[in-house]
Amino acid sequence: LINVCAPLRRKKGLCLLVTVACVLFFGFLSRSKGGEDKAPEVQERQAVNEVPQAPQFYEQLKRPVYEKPPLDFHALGEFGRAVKLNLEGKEKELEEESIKIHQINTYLSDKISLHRRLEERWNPKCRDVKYDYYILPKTSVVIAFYNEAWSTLLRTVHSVLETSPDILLEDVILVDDYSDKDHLKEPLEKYISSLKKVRLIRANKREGLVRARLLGASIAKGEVLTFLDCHCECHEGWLEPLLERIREKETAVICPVIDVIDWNTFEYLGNAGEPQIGGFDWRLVFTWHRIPEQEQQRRRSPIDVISSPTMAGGLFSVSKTYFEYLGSYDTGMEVWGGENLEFSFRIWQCGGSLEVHPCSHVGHVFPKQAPYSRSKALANSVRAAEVWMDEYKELYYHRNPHARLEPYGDVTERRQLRQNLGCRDFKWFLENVYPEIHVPEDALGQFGMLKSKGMMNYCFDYNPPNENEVAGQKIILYPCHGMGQNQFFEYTSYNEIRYNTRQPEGCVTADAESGHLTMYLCRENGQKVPENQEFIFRKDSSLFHQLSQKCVHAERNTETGNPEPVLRPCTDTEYQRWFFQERS
Ligand code: LR7
Ligand code: MN
Repeated sequence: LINVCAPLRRKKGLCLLVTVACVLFFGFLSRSKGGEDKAPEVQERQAVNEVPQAPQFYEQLKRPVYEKPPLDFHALGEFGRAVKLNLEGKEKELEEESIKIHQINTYLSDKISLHRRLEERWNPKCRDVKYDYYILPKTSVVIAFYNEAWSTLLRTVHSVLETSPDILLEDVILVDDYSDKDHLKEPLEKYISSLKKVRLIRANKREGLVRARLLGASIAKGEVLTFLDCHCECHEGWLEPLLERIREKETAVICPVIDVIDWNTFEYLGNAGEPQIGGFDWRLVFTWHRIPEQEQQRRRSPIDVISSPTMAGGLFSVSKTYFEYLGSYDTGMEVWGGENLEFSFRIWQCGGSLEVHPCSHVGHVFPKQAPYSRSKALANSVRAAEVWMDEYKELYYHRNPHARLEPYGDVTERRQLRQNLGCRDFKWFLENVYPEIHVPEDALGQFGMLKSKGMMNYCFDYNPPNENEVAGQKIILYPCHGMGQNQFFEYTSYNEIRYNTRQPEGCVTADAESGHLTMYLCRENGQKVPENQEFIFRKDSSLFHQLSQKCVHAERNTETGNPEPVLRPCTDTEYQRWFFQERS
């Protein structure tokens, strides 16, 4: 199913038909924009397609641009094993220094082979899929980098060259986004000059990842563009599924499964289980999710593509023609952030699809923390919201009051693009592509800071255990700051108090025994509200918890002295009166 053309000789006619239809369709699309005619390409493909693909040549067709050097099983980090150096003295200093600079242990990375192998991480079924190498489109791999360390950058390059079939890889385009590190000047040029298919292009000023990638795309010769971050490692067989899917459906934008490479040990942490898909929360932060029930039912095999509402941003393949048709990227976006959600919304709303392919695995080093300033992310997100989210942008602004004040430049052209392409609205996207997300009601006076009347200027405040997990901690009262985030709550018509700056969302939950309020996951859309999450906001401003027949009361913890909301018998006191305020 993944591979209509696998049993080539039987279905060759169908394959050609699909290919021709696709090409004609896109020829039409680009012509309607004044693009060039696609007819010659059809002929070229037919010609190549006549070459017989005998089974004995199959292994040769798969051959990468370079073979990996002979295996040294005991080499550090081989097969993605964790490396622990236990350094002392001067060496320890150098290691720490490297972490300070790159937020990645590059001292250790330098000691691992640039050609290391990885253990298989795909579903074993992926190994059995046969591809028709003659009719898969070729790709240019575009890798933008800014001040990247030597070994992480070059391991990415070698990994691409050693896992991508020569016949499918047009070129690897490195884009230097105005780095100022010496090792990225002549030494890099010299190093790559001996490598087949690798090109380097430099920006004349710091462009940010959006324009840097576009610079790379502008000189790409491949039919498909494949973007990678500059600290990745690809698995054998990562490329074919991406290209096969685009051959099958040219309007599919397709991501590999992104596995984690530990920034400190370079351990490869991926697994062969079901991959996660992308979502977002109402602060417009990208989030990971389990595959929803409905999508699992639609898929007929564990190696079928998975629809994903959004992408992480760095790793994906897209038909070059389709990318241009869709308006490539918003060039008004600077440095880092926002472009991934903007592109995701645009893909879906303008008729494409965004998918993850479970047979394509690529590792990515997630740094300890951001190695450079990402302050432009806010303006970038506002651009995305202003162009694609219609009235739903208010939900974002409610949760990021300062975003409203952020200068975001001019988006007229991007709105025009949306018009020209006749894209659907955000409501359609939410209902059809991301029905799992809770869409806040944000009814007047029912969201924002949840303030105590008795304890003046103290608000409900919640500090989640970490960025990816909402549940488990106690809710406290903290001086109101009016910045949204940890003090943003929404009271729903289902009597829930939702902490919904995140996905999946937390709901204020009563622990009847201790009387504390803690945070647990909210019900899924369509399910009933659990009774311990039901609070009735009464006319007298009290928050009544029906199950325990008690009221939420503001008081200081007898042990710590810190203010917190607790359940107490209802009485007529200011300490049991609460109200929402949008801003301070
Ligand atoms: O000014 C810049 N110029 C650049 O060329 C800033 C960055 N870059 C390069 C950089 O060197 C890297 O190759 O752009 C690439 C992405 O930057 P990272 O690696 O610092 O970003 P990230 O991995 O933390 O961020 C994720 O979100 C970004 C939002 O703008 C981009 O979409 C990244 O590509 C994306 N990375 C991934 O999707 C990998 C998986 C991470 C997750 C989740
Ligand atoms: Mn990255």
